[in-house]
Amino acid sequence: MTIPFATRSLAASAALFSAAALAHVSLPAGGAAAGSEYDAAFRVGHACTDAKTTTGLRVQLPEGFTLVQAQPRTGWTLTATAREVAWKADSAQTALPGAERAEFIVRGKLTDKPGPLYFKVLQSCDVGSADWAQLPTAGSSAKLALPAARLDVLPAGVAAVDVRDAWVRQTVPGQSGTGAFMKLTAPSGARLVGVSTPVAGVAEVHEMKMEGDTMRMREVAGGIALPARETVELKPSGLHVMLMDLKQPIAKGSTIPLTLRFEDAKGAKSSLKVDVPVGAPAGSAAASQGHTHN
Ligand SMILES: [Cu+2]
Repeated sequence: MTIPFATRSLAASAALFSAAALAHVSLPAGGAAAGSEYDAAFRVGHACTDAKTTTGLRVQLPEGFTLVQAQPRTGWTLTATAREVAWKADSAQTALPGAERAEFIVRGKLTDKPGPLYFKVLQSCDVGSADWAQLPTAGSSAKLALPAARLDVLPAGVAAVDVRDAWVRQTVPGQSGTGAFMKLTAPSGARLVGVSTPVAGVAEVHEMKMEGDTMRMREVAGGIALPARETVELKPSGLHVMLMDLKQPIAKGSTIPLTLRFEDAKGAKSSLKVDVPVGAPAGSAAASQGHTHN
């Protein structure tokens, strides 16, 4: 039995891998709502050390994650018990090449109790294996060589959305509006429906659109869709958060508190507070771009 997961291009999937996550078998950042049904998508981005292909993946399901269904993989044999799901390549031809990335997906019902869940994952390869099973020890922030995949189960009202590379454009004297930009990833999907900040009288979610030969911006009706596990980038000349009726200059070096409001497919509301630095990140296209937002 297959689950109707949306298919996405390899390019889109590849964009989800951050440099840090690339080294590990991991779950997407951003967490999931307590009590929700959640697609745990384990990302395999490379084979084991000195190996050419991944030939198997065995996931231990922690207490707090009740198996609903595991997604089969063409050319792989899937076995599942209440506490363990495993995929095994049927032949060398269907094994996952080291240079390719894939998601192995298990749907489960999450505990009502917020907190981290750890999934131990054994990755088997044509040569050797990697046991992603290390748990963090209390009081130590040391980087683990083979960390178990972590899922943050979030209390009601906290948005299961990962916010990265956020920044607000600084203003020049007399400027009454500016933009905020970021990369948003919702592991279970969501909509960004609103924004607020104490520094602006009005904060809206905007899009840029060509009208004739003029680029104009306007509020996005209904907010911005964040499809599950796809990164949506808010950027100058694209979707952005617009801060208007500014109550103070937006100075480089300061941070601006933003509250992002989201809704899930069932209409459940949640929010996320982020402190956003002012100024385009060094090296970004926007840093060298003359575009102002007024
Ligand atoms: Cu705008």
